[in-house]
Amino acid sequence: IFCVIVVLVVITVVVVLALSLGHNSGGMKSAFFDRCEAFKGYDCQKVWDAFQQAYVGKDPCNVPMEAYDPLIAAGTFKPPCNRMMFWSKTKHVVHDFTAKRDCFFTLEDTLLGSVLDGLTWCGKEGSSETFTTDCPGWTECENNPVRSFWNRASAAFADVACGVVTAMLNGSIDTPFSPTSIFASIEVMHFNATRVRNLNVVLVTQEKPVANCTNASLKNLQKVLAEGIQYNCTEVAHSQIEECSNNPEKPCGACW
Ligand code: AVW
Repeated sequence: IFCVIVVLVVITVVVVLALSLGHNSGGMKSAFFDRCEAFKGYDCQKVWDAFQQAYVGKDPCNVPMEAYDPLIAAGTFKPPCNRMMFWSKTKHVVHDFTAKRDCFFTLEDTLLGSVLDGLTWCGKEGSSETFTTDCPGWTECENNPVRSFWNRASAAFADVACGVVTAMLNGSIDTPFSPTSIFASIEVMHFNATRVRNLNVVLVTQEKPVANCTNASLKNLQKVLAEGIQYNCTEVAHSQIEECSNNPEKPCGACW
């Protein structure tokens, strides 16, 4: 009888733990705080509260970008002019490079971008919990909590962009400047000519170059770019970027 009781207690504990992890805020919350505490000068509890108010208790297909305004306000940062890096379809290339060399500053280097990178979250009507599974996918509904956050954070990052801005685009696809990307639909639209002097596109080609700087989508980019922002485009082989990653003595300005 004792063994049966022990087994029942163990099963109960496992089931309760599994349930609370399935729709848990515990894992999410600890990841959030661990990453947040690596940043100086922010009140992580305040940032967490501002984060939660955006989506907790809401229909996960009805969280607009504006829901994150208080979070964006809690995560302000001083923009490093001339070092800001935007990207589209080049996430790995860019972050492999920025992880090894302190040349550029991406959205994922800011507090909010860093804390939420790679995470999935959503709420549910009538619940005060944070869920990390069974949340709507990126394209399932437009106003989902994850997509709205990245849209809002990207707009804020582009709003404060200043000086010479760099964008790494993918030269191994047909449309490096894709109209449905965040870079095209949000970030470029938020560049302010009174702050941004230049947009330097770095078109990274993997083994196969598909698009070059004369690509039609890049013509569109120049068309939609605010008047007064100088545009440049350079084709760079991925191997050249890797070479710079692995040679820290090479100055950032000599990478391409
Ligand atoms: P991206 P963006 N399904 O490489 O210009 C799931 O296209 O949009 O670059 N996840 C998706 C989808 C999708 N259909 N589309 C995009 N994502 C997610 C923030 C996915 O996590 C920085 F500042 C993918 O890795 C850059 O300058 C990420 O969105 C700019 O926005 C980027 O998609 C990059 O956005």
